[in-house]
Amino acid sequence: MERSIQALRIDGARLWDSLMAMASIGATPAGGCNRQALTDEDKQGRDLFVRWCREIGCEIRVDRMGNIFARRAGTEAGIAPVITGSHLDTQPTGGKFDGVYGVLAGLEVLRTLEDKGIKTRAPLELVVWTNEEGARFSPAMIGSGVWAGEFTLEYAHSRADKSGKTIGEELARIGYLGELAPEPGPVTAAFEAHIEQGPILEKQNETIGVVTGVQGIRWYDVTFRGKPCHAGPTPMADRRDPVQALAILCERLYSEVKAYSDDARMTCGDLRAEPGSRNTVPEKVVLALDLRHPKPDGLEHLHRTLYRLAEQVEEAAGVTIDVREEWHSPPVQFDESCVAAVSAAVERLGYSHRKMVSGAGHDSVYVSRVAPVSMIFVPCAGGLSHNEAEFAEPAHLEAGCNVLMHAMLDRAGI
Ligand code: HGY
Ligand code: MN
Ligand code: MN
Ligand code: MN
Repeated sequence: MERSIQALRIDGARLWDSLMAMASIGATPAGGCNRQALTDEDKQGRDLFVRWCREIGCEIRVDRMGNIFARRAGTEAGIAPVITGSHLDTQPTGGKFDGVYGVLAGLEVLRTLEDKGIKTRAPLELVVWTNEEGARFSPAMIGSGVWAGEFTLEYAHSRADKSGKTIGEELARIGYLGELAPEPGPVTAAFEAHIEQGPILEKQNETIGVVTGVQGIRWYDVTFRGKPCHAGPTPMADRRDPVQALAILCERLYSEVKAYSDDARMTCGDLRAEPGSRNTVPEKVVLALDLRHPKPDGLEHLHRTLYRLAEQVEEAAGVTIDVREEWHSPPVQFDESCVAAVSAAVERLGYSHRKMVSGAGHDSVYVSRVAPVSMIFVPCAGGLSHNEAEFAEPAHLEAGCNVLMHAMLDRAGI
């Protein structure tokens, strides 16, 4: 790569300003963001993104999953695009950087190339994937999942939130039910920049994570059914209390997960009791459970442990326990040539770095099904994410964006 290109750097201040402008949409009083998938706030964020992309001459296309593709033409016809992107939707108490950084770092790369009048041989395509978080609609990463062929469009459009509104209805309501069939064309290479959302880079005082893969994820709805009765007169010994069964199962599962491996993860992120009255022992309790492990056999072990313990507790507590698997995203390895492109860019730019596996799921998991992909991590304060206090240093965000730009140029050609 010739010297003038090697010296190319993005505009870190402009990247920061774009992040703060996007963060003002769905801003929460505690300093985070609540811009859940397909809400009015998500629409506002999408509209702002589209406006920014049009300002630099990108062609905009939207598919039937609401995935947005902003394309910057290349100089040579017939070469498949180099793509980058992430998501704009957030957790209910999310931060300013999860997903958004990957979208706006990609935009900053296009803006920099535009400023410098640099044209790449391959087209560049910047993507906003729908509903990566899986907070409002389950499962997560469903926009990239349909595009990569993991889910059918019908299944995805039918997924409803807690109020019963479906993805299909909400896409139409916010005006992002596009014409384009959500299916992949050829892709030369794909890259996603993201905050690490964990403590490793900050603890090791490293600037860049060269991401080699993503750990496996399995989601379950665990339903405990007991006998509703009065909170007062009913003696404790006469009860079949689903909350007590849930407490026993969780206690046993937490201790087995911790004993099994430091890499194992268990999260009980959502709980629902019905009928949900303080002075009635519930009839039903539903637990939304998330299990993770970087290795297929490790994830399988956690899966089997859950079912074994559910059976044990069911007998002991006289409560029925149904475990239903909601989503399974096996561990993925990223493409070696893309990992090498990120490593080469980091070396050239001289940033401290390490190779690592992602603890969080990302759209790149499904992109990796149909294209060579790697990811670029930057540290976040205290490793905190899915939290309104999420923060990343401007210098780190700038460094990650420079790596993204040079990795993309390496694969797109000048
Ligand atoms: O769940 C995840 O890891 C991602 O935030 N969707
Ligand atoms: Mn994310
Ligand atoms: Mn997230
Ligand atoms: Mn992601």
